[in-house]
Amino acid sequence: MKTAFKKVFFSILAATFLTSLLIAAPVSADSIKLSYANFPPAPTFPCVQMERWKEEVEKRTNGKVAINTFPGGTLLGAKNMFDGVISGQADIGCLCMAYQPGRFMITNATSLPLGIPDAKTGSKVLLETYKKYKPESFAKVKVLTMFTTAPSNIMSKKPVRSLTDIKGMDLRASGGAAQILKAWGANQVGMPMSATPEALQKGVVQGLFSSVEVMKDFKFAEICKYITITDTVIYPFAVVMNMDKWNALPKDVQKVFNDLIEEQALWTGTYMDNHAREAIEWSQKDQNVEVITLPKEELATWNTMLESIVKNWIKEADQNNIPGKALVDYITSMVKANSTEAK
Ligand code: DTR
Repeated sequence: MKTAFKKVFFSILAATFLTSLLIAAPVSADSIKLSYANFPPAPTFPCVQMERWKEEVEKRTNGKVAINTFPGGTLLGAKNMFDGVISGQADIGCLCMAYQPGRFMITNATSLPLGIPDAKTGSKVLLETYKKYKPESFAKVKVLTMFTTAPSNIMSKKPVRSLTDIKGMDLRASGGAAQILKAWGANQVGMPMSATPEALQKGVVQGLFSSVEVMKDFKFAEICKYITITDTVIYPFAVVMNMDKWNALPKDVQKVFNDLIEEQALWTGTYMDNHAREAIEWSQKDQNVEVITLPKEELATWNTMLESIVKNWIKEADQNNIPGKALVDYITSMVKANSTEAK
């Protein structure tokens, strides 16, 4: 009787132990630990995608890899992200390439006004552009994914209904988008997104130009009561890993990371598109924000004012030995192919 009880007891114990191993995929003491740095605060989309990637990696490697995430610039900031990953201050980092226009000229071509309609299309086109042109600027890192924001719109304290309204208005934007605001006559003020809340609070700027999910994630809707829909350009992002750390990973872990490159890009694009829509609804309902749609002819005039930006960029690219025209044509054709596919 005693022996039978013992048998049952130990079988249950063993079964419980094995089940817990299967369910939890626990992070063991000797798991590979990697740090992942991000510049904006935790609720924003670059960090939401970071947490999703971490979860997938830990699940798919059965706890063999543990990712330690650092949102809010606690490990590296917007401007030193790329170099910080190269030098190993963080193993992985998420950067907004548009903040360094000259450094990532090829991938930043996706942020020209070329009609990218949404973040899902943008993310696919960006990743394909990277794969096709293999820019030298990424030679020292392993690219883990790339994605874009949804198209940018104007969020402001005062309504922008015409070119007269925007003339001389201090608006925050960075990277390539700076030229767009200038073309429309605004007074562009450059800074990373992470510095924008303070600038809006202090009245240094009267609004900003970005994808609209920030109305909710940064609570900009409490200050900016107007959104003018222009759906102009996207901002491209990259997630990169220190090359030595990458080379030291076991092959099966490398496969998990590689399998996630495109999946993560599309997941993030889809999340961003849905979240931008939600943020507009929330801003209107909860924050009494007015959404301004420009009349068709007016919007056409605004878009025509941006044509010289692409022309000038092609010239500048050629001077830097980058096939400017071919790159613009490639992106335009990829946008067409992928947005039709999405319909
Ligand atoms: N539009 C770019 C990038 C961007 C959009 N949303 C967020 C949220 C957090 C950080 C960056 C971004 C920009 O204006 O900086």
